[in-house]
Amino acid sequence: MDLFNDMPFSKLEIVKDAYLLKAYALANDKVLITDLESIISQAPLRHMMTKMGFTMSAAMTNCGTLGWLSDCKGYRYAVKNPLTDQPWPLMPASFQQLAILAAAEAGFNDFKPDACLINQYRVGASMGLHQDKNELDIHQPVVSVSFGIPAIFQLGGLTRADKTIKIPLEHGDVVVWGGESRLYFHGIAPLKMHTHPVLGAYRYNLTFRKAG
Ligand code: MD6
Ligand code: FE
Repeated sequence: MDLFNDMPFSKLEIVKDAYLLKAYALANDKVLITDLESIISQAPLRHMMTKMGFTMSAAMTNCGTLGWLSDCKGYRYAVKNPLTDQPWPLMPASFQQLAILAAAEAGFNDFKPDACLINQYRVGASMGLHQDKNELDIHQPVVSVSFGIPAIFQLGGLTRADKTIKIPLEHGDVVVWGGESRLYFHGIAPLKMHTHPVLGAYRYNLTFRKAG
C-alpha cells in the first residue's frame, strides 16, 4: 500500500508545529473504514465516564498496544479493554502507515504510534476543551484523522482561557501537531446535522499517539 500520496492534498500550518493535511486520508478511505468497522466489531464503542461522573457525549474505543480510558479513577492508558478483558485490537497496517506518513509530512520523522483512540460523534455531540497529556513522551506528535460528517475543531493555547481558532474538519482531513502546540487546549464544537454517504450522521476521529 503506497497509495497515500497519490491523491492531491494541501498542507497548512495552522499554528506553530500544528499542520492541517487537507484530504490526506481520502485516497485510502475505503480500506481505512473497513479496518475501522472491524475494530469496532471486536471492541465495541462505549460512552465513558469522566472522573466527575459525567458521561462523555462521544463514544470511544481503541486499537493498538495501549488504549485510552476514562472512569471514576481518571484518565489513563491500559493494555486491556475493561469491557472484554482482552487486549485492544491490533493497530491495522493501514492505520499505522497513514499515521507514520502523515507525521513525516509534518516534519515528525520517527513517530512510533502505539495507541489509537477512536471517537464516534453523533449529531449534537461535542468534546470540551482539554489537553492531551496522559502520554509519557510529549515530544512525539499526535496524528488526528477525521471521517464522516464535518466538525469544527477549536484550537487554543497553553491555558484554558486562551482564545481559540476554529478549523473546519471534513472527511479525510488529517491534523498533525507536536512541538510547541503539543499541549495546547483543544476541543470539538457540537456537531451540526449532516449525512455522510457511507458513515451516515456520524463523525469518527482517530487519534494516534505514542502513549507508552
Ligand atoms: C476530535 N480530537 O477531533 C478530538 N487531541 O474528535 C482530539 O481530542 C485531539 O484531534 C489531540 C490531538 C488531535 C486531536
Ligand atoms: Fe485531544
